[in-house]
Amino acid sequence: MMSKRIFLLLFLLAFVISHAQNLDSLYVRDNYDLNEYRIKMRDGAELFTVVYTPKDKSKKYPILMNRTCYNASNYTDFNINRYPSKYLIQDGYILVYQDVRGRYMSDGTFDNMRPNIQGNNPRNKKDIDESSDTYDSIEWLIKNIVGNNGRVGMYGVSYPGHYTAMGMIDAHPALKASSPQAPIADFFFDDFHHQGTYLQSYTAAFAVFGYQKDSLTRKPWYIDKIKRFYDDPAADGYDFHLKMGPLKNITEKYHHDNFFWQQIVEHPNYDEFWQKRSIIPHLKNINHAVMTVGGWFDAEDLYGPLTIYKTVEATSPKAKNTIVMGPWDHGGWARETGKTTHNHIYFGDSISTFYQKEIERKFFNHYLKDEGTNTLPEAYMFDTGIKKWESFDKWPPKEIEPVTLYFGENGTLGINESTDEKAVFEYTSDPKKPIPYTSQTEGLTFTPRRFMSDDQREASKRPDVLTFESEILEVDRTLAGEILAALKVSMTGTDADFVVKLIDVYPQNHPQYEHNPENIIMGGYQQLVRSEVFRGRFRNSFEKPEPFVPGEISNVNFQLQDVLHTFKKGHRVMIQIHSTWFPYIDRNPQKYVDNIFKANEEDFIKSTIQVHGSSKVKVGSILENLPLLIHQENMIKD
Ligand code: PG9
Repeated sequence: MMSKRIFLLLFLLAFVISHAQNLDSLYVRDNYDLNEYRIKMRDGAELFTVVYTPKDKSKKYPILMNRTCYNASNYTDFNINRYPSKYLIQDGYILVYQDVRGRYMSDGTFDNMRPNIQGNNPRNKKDIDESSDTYDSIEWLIKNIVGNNGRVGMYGVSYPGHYTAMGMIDAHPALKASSPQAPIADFFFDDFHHQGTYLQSYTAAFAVFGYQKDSLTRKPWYIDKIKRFYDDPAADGYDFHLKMGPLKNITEKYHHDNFFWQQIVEHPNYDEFWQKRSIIPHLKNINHAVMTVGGWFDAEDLYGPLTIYKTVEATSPKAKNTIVMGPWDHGGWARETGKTTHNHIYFGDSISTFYQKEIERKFFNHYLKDEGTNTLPEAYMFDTGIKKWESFDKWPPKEIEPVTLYFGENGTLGINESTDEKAVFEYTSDPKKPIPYTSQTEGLTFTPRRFMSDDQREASKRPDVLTFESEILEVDRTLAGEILAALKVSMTGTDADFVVKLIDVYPQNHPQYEHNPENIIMGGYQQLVRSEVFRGRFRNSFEKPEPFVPGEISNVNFQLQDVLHTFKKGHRVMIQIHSTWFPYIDRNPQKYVDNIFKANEEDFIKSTIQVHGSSKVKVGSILENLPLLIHQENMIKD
């Protein structure tokens, strides 16, 4: 029986914590006035906009705007928890939240990643896009919101991060500071697809983006479509999706009336439909401050922040361009959990608070209020191995030596030491027994998150996973920058996916972490550091897929997203290679069909796949001419 004193203490703690959260809304109600507006765009459409203005009228304040497809009405009633941080709220800003065109209380039709019309501000009236809607909104706010200081900042996480980046294009002159956070850059490389594969773990999320509303509403109109998935209890997403069978069954059973799903199905290749929705080709001539933020363990949008930062760096010399990458999952920097962990791994205490107070707050206060000096480095990156922040004046960093990893016999891994190029490593890939993407059982995810630093020992034990492991490191070894998987492969089938994983193998005597259950053994833990999948049919072009010729050796070169990870003395470096990763990724039939979204059960075949000894993985600076080239062709050359 719990003693009365302990019970009282716990009750008091719970009360304080709950009010600490409510304090923010009490604080907002005491210090801000709340108004709602409908801002008219150049084509006459009205966008619903929630505006908080500080009650203290003795000063002028910058505007901080968040454009969202996730319901601006969530930020009414003085309830603005999480966005932006409480530090910015307490510093005093005019806080703006807006439903983008076609969503909730705003007019118009929704278009996923609405294509940008270059050179669209303040031009003609009929050509609208997210950039012109941002421009028109800023123009109206500056002229109509009393007490603003004429400067605007934008921020947003994920899709709102994408809208922030869109606002940077042909930007309004009052826009002085933009922080796209976990921004989507291109749905063929972020979120729904990874390099030609479909993220089957996203299937339920489609309901959010695939139905037009038929009236102005503050409530999600697509809830019953989401319920189609969740009404049937599915404790194990792997089992649910395997029993689902080919993707065409998803169309028939769940998404037959979903316009976005239909677009995905009809555009399996990187065709004009996807290319015109990428933001990358439009990010140029940006001349204000940009701080792009991402999480090293973000399973949804990792291509986005890294690619947007690099593209601005390449195309906009006048921009004060910074990137911040921390040990977070998707949007983790906006949540403070005290002990910063990702899945089983502990990274330190209050890292999100540090970011909010010392990085984000100082960024906006400097550029929007002339407070303090901008001491942010070009790249402020958290080393996920030694678990501390590092500053670089260029990313990828030139001061850290590139590394090449080679595959050897008996599962050995050479670090900067080539191995027998004639060796052949073989496995049989069976889409009827795909490799689980996580060591834990997960239900139907909206999007997958925990697996990005998960233990890989289950996979290491499988015969359809190639595992290569270095000797025990005698000194710390830092891997920093971009990663190129340069594989030479052959197979009995005519199509294949390739998953490449970079893994940190802990020493057998590594201590336990107190935040984990006792059955999570950290001795010998194989922590996933970086992973990526590539659909082999796109090896020469994302737009024009090609089958493999059975038995013929082909080059498959593809990019994994960047890392900053020091493998400590006593650890080992590991690479795993395999061809299924389920249900995070849809299964490749391994028999070439024109459109895998329309494949039949009988198209799915086993394939024996060889990876040849001349394959390697390179870490450093590998992208020539940057991501712009990736869009036209898979231009990474070994
Ligand atoms: N980028 C995230 C996402 C997009 C689409 C589906 C699921 C997630 C996000 O905006 O949260």
